[in-house]
Amino acid sequence: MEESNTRNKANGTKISIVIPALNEERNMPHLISGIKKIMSGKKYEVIVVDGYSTDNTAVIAEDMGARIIYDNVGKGSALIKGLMNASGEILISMDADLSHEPRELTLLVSGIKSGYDICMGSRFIAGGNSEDISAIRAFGNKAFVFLVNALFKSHYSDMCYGYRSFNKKILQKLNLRERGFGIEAEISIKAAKLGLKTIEVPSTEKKRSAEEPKLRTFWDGYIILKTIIKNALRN
Ligand SMILES: Nc1nc2c(ncn2[C@@H]2O[C@H](COP(=O)(O)OP(=O)(O)O)[C@@H](O)[C@H]2O)c(=O)[nH]1
Ligand SMILES: [Mg+2]
Repeated sequence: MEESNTRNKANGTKISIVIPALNEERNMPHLISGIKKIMSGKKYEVIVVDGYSTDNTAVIAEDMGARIIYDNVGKGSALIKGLMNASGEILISMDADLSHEPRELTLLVSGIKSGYDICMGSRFIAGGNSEDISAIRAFGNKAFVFLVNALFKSHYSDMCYGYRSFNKKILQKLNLRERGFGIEAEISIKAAKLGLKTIEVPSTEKKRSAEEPKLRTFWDGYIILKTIIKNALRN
């Protein structure tokens, strides 16, 4: 961001905030101004990975100082592309639909600064919450968390949540492949298999701005289950 280039003001570790976005023009101004407020005085960049939105998502984001990358595959591939192209030492994944609160960025940055490889927002530890999750999604998430913890000897409380931070140095090791909504599960599983140092921090998921089609819940569940099985079979 232009602010980050201001001499004397910006100092320390560079932070890259990577935001996959598909038709989020309504949310983009709130999102980026919220980020700017919290990150003021820090060295950072905002990368919006636009899935070829049919609205003005990219134009608005660019006008507000974000770097734009395009990806035409899915949320996962957009996130991977953004992370790979980020120049910061601390990388953060964030959604564009205002479900992730910018003030929690500070917590995610602290996790990595304290020496963890990945810091994962969790809606299900003390201090966390979801104002958005449906009963069926909450149940599915619990079942997947249980399955992953059993299979990969991890201790997660949440898994399908995309507000996270990463030490850039471990990105290559993760060798991320999931092109769609299996990406968060893939990250959790690979982190456990690689024995990375992970920590969960509480996060409040705000109410999304649009209703979700019922069918997507089941489709996402199927993709996540496929991701778990694939990774369990692979070394
Ligand atoms: N680039 C890109 N972004 C996407 C795509 N699908 C969803 N997103 C973005 O990814 C984020 C999470 O998507 P959302 O539908 O809210 O998923 P959920 O929060 O996991 O239910 C939002 O910022 C979306 O705009 C896609 O196909 N491509
Ligand atoms: Mg969302």
